[in-house]
Amino acid sequence: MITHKQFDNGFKYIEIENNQAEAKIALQGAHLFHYKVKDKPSLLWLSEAAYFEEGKAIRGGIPVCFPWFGKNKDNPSLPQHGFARTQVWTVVLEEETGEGTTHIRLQLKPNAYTLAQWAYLFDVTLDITIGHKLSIALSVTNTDTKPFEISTALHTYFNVSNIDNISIKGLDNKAYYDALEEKTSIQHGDIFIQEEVDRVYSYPSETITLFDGDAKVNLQQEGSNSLVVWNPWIEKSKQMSDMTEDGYRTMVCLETSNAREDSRVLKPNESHVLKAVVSQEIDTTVKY
Ligand code: TA6
Repeated sequence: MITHKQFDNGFKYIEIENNQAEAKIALQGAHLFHYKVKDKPSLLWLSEAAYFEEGKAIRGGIPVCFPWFGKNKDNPSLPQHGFARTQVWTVVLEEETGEGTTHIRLQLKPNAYTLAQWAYLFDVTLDITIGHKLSIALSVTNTDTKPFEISTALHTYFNVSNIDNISIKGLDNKAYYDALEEKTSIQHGDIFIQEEVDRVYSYPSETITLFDGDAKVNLQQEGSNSLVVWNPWIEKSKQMSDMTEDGYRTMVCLETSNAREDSRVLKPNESHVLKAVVSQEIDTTVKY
């Protein structure tokens, strides 16, 4: 079932429920902010202090970073992570598929606001498929007459029982840019989060696995040779008005991206798809 709803302040979202899972997608940012497979814990973390207000990115779920990831290289005063996550997208397709899943396609086209920040013509769609697995794909097409460069991310916030319990596998021996140290290092072994972490890993393994006690979350990426790992930890959490002080303890971001050296140049009429597929293996005896 697909229902169009809105909060009291008029903030619009789509509610999805099928036999496999449930989800909520805000029209602003095409922002998936809730996804839960039946009989499993919610996969996506959502801040208790998240804004659901026009022009403010939702803290949690899967923000879409486009047409740049991080700060804009040419004009750092522009909004971090680009304009896609604060623009209202249009629903162009809603379907209950034959496999019992629900597929929604949303589209963003240029407007005066986007052209003022980034003077290119583009067609961007986000395809979200809700079922036992979550599939999310960002498709960018250059509809201009000149090439453009994009850096993007599906900035996924994963729910964890406790940050002390988790480990991340699939990045061993991978090089990463440490945004805090502003230098490149090599990952040795699994990742454990015991401080602020803000890293862009290059050429991650095809499957990244998040272990949380007896729970496992598998992240598979297509169209991406970079993965961002982020946790704000204590001090950064205090600096964010849409993050509770202990919010960092129950989240970690694993972001399928085309970030830094993995940015992409699209010629006119060229397209690129950035895709993430997430599945959960849960031992149902684990209590959340
Ligand atoms: O993906 C990591 C990161 O770039 C961090 O540096 C931090 O800024 C995070 O994104 C959240 O960014 P936001 O603009 O959503 O507060």
